[in-house]
This record gives sequence, structure tokens and C-alpha cells, in this order.
Amino acid sequence: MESLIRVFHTYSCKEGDMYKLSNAELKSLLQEQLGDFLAASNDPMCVEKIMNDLDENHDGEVDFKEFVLLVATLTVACNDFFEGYSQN
Ligand SMILES: [Ca+2]
Ligand SMILES: [Ca+2]
Repeated sequence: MESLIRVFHTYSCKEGDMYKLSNAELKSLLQEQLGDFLAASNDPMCVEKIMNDLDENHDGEVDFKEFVLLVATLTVACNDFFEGYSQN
């Protein structure tokens, strides 16, 4: 859980609200942390879809609570990837 917070904050503090991921921040988080997953999904709209799905309160940004939902979803979809990631 702690490493999740660290990853989230690394990206969330780049611009705007320090505790929320903007579209651009989310995109670089996904591309840098989940590049293999996105490549495997073979869907150029993937990031936008994820963003829309995640932004529960429709403020255009993803807060930590919303981010945790993403991780839960992706963990189910891609369990092996996250098991490998957490060991690094
Ligand atoms: Ca931000
Ligand atoms: Ca939101």
C-alpha cells in the first residue's frame, strides 16, 4: 500500500493539485508504470477510457481513492504484472 501512495504522489505532484492526477499526470503514470499493460491492450484510447471510468466525481482529475479503484481493477485484469511490479 505504501508503494502505491509513493507512485501516486510522484505523479500527482507534477502539476496543479498535488493530491490529484490530472489527465496528463495519469497518462505519464500509466505509460511509465504500466507501459507493457497498455501495449498489450492494443487500444490507443485506453488512457482516456481509464480516465473516464476512474473519474467518479467528474472533476477531471483522479484522486487517490479513484486511483486505488484503478489498481484494484487492473490487478484483477493483470494479476501477474502487479505481482512482478511489487517485487521491484
Ligand atoms: Ca496534480
Ligand atoms: Ca475525480
